[in-house]
Amino acid sequence: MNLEKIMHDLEKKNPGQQEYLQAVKEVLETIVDFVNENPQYDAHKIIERITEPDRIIQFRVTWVDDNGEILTNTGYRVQFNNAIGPYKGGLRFHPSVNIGILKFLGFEQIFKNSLTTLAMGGAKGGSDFNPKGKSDNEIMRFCQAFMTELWRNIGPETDVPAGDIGVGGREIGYMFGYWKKLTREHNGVLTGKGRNWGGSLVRPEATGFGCVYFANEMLKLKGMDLSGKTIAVSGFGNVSWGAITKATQLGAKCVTISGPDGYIYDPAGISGDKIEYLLELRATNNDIVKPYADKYGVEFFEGRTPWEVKCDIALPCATQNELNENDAKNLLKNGTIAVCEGANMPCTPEAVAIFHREKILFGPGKAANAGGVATSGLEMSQNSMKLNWTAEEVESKLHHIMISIHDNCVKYGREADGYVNHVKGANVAGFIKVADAMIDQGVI
Ligand code: NDP
Ligand code: 2IT
Repeated sequence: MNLEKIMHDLEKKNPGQQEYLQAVKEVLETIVDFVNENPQYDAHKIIERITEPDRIIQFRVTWVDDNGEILTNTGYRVQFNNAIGPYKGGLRFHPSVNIGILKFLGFEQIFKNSLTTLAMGGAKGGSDFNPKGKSDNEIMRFCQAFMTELWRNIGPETDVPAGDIGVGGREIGYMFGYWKKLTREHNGVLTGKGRNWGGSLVRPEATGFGCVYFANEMLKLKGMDLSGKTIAVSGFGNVSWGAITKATQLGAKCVTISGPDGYIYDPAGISGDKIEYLLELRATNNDIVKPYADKYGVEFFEGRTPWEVKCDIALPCATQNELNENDAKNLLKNGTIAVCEGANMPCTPEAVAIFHREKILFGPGKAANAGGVATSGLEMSQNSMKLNWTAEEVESKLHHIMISIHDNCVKYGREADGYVNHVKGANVAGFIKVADAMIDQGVI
């Protein structure tokens, strides 16, 4: 495999898709040795095939706001790879959504889903729709307009979307309702459903819980655990909420959350009622964290990110490329021992290089945040069986999956000096299963 030539060709073919090229480069750089030691992958042109989505569906979404104005957005679904199972991955509603971002997320999802041990291919979709400030009725009309086009391309055995930034339980409800109206079917076409109509217990918490379980496994490599640790968390959405909940249960203290407006620093720790308040804050649709500072009398740092506070562990849980080289240096200066990605690709390549150079623990998103999609997989299983597992059963399966993902990272990521490069481990382990399935299934 000629890494330089492949990247050069991809750059030419996908101009301006920085996030996609960044995600591919990271994977290829870490699997190149493995691929070169196993010539069957080159012989079957797996790299050329796995970096090209199976198909991309793009469509117009036209809807009417509360003032009667007609608005148009773009909707997408990137069906990247279904070698090991039906396409699976979230939907993102955010003004920054474009094809490059969805291709990066869909590509990551292939490897992440492979790591979960479940049968799920990789996909991602969404729209440049901005939910901020929209009324409940506007959100509903948008979701219905979005599903009017998407429904033809998805199905419980074909492609199973779920939530991501800007898409939570409410949006899944509106989309599921419209799917049901159009198809007259009630099934597992979406995950993250309400618990009374096919949803799995623990799915809302799963991404954050899984990330914290993964961080704990990483710490065990150094003979430590989470109890008594101080944690800086970014974002204040679904993933941050789940991570803060589980970290607090395990005896750690989370001292920050952040939004696009800045971050709050709560030295006493975000626990008890304060965690539930995060849900309230999110439900206002205003996307600001400052009200937390006003309510609990703590400091708000406008326009800044949490990576300047002293913490043992950093959990970036907001969005891609939110933690850069300077932030990485700051964390190290402040004695941080582990960084574990709740979001997808929140650390820039320069930041990751610093973590690896300094040999601190670093958990990449495709491994560390795989608990969300893994629990989506468990929701699909329950839907297929027409049975519901208890919260304890689901959480125990989630916990075992996270341990198994971590074990795989160690198996393929341990370096000569004993340091575990979780990025390499996750990429190689995720790749093998998909690449071997592609070979088995012939040239398609
Ligand atoms: P939410 O929409 O619930 O929350 C995302 C939060 O991050 C929003 O508050 C958003 O605000 C904020 N945010 C965005 N950009 C920034 C920024 N630059 N600085 C600070 N905050 C910012 O999304 P989720 O919690 O679901 O998703 C968060 C991350 O986790 C994403 O990377 C997602 O892909 C990933 N993820 C989610 C999973 C899930 O199951 N939900 C599973 C695995 C990964 P704003 O909208 O104003 O930008
Ligand atoms: O990035 C992700 O893994 C998600 N947004 C969850 C996807 C899913 O299908 O549950």
